[in-house]
Amino acid sequence: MFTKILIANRGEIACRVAATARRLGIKTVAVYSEADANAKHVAVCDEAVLIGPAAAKESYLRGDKIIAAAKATGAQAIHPGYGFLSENAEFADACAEAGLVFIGPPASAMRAMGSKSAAKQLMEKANVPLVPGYHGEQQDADFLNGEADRIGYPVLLKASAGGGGKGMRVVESSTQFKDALASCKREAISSFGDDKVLAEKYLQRPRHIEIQVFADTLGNCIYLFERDCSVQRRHQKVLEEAPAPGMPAERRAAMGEAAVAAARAVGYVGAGTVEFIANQDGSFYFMEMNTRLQVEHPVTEMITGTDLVEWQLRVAAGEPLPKQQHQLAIHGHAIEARIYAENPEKGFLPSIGTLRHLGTPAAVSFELGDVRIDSGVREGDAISPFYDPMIAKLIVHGADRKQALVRMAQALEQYHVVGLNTNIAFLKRLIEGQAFAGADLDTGLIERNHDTLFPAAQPAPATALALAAAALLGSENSGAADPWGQTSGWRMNQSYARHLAFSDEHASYDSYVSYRREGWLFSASNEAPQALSVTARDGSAYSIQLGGQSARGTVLRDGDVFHVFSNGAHYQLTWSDPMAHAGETEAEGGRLTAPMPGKVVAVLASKGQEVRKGEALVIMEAMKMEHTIAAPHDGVVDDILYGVGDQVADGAPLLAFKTA
Ligand code: MV4
Repeated sequence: MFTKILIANRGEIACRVAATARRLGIKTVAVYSEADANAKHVAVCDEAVLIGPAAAKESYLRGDKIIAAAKATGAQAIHPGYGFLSENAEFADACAEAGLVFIGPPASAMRAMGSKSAAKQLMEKANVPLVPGYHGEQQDADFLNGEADRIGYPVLLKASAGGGGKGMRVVESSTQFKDALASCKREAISSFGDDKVLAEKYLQRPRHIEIQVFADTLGNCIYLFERDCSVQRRHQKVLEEAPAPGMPAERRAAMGEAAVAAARAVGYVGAGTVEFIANQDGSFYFMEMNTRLQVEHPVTEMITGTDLVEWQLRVAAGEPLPKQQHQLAIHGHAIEARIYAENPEKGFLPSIGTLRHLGTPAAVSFELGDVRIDSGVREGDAISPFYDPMIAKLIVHGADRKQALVRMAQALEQYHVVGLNTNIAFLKRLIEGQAFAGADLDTGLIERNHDTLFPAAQPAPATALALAAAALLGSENSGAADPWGQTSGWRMNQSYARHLAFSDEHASYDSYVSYRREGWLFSASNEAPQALSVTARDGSAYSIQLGGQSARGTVLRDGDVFHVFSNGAHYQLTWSDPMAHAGETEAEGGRLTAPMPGKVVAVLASKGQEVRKGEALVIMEAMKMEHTIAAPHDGVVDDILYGVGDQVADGAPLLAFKTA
């Protein structure tokens, strides 16, 4: 076994590889860019070498600098992680030339799978099922049209050099074929510099099911079952799970054996993933092979009780696979959610910034826990524009899918990020939506459920406002004997009601809290007052009772902004502190306004009447108490705008008043 390895990556996967290396007593060398000098992956490794500026092209993609770093530090092998140089055959060759072990497949296997159409021809020979179609060299339009007619419509045209969904055209009938072909070839030449296309039967609601395979240098090759990664958006995976829901044992074995045949056909060694596209009826077809460890490998680790990075290291060191096929079994169910710094409501635009607060669910890192978090960032770290904005992978395990779903919902609720936008609330809607919860999976799940996944912005519920109010009142009163005895401008004429003005990007919420012997009475934005009590508190975690409703949430205060995390949602309520504007009320030009929503119960002044400062003019009832509106200074009542019994909105002018 190696005694020192270099990890040619960053973020969560570099940390993930380092964790296993440490457990096996292998020293680690990190490489890092100028942007990552203080990154977590540098901190968790034993040594670190600076390889260049922030841009990946000048750092994490510089194979020459990485190999030099490995030589300089005495590392014997390089783990490429995923992305960057992980599927670069030239880099694998360069490692070998430098006397370093590339922890991955042979360069020849990477090359064989790198060309999608050549790979399909190899797979055909190896009896791996392919989508009915034409993958050959002939590109004549009449010939291809004939092939499409033979395949049967709908037909999918794909750029041979493409990938990730680019350069694809669905053709519904023979009459549309030639126009679609011309358009597909135009896109293919401009995107990939190659207008070769292939034609396939178009599957209407496919699932993405992939098989984890592993091979060693002694000729053993096995499969570690499947992952269902159908939930994607624009070809980016969002949720992954293992095993695939509804997979019968015979089909699992057939897919596993097909994947092993695919790996054997290219002389595969190490960890690999064979991707299939599966029809709803269960038929499956080879798509491509990823010649690296994948982002979603933890779900496989959780259901098989393995450490795939350990397997990679052992295989790269020439050891046999730790297990044979018959020693592997599926235990329970695992789901992974990718937590991103992004804005789902704005087209999933990355959200750049600092993780000012990062609260994570109680996770038992790795192996036996029910909740695992793989992350390359810590509180205080920044998500920069240079790299993938993934914050963490959240992986849960349960005895069955239902239990895994519950654990995922709980863990997402406990994942609290302040400082940038995340997809956490979106993920929660996704896993709780009936399509995913009911395992009605296919690659169009997100688009098809757009309306439930992207609901119109909702105002903050009363419980969220009550949680913020509880935290605000609690923090003000800590240490004071009389919770209403001081400071903050709640004085409202003679009443003991206090206006708490909150707002967020959707609405403003004029809330009121009054104190009675029995406890608080709380009115959330013009709603009827309800009894409010804090039933439990643990630091920033509150349990409250509001009327007949109980709610729990974590409230983090950041200046005037109260971040309320409750039920998987994150409310950012800005409090307008009246003390910050003390004295401004007098400058309102003589208008007297309702301090809160309520009812006029008495009008004590008449139009034209001269009054003295402090004289009662109108009495309102709100929050079950009377509030007296008094003259702010000597003057004349110019007009009275409401009568007894009228309902008035918060802030409504009650009478016009002018200085005498
Ligand atoms: C397909 C298909 C339907 N029928 N091929 C998209 C990316 C590329 N790797 C293969 N893709 C597809 N090929 C046939 N014959 C639907 C897709 C597809 C897809 C596949 C896997 C995961 C997500 C997807 C999202 C949209 C379309």
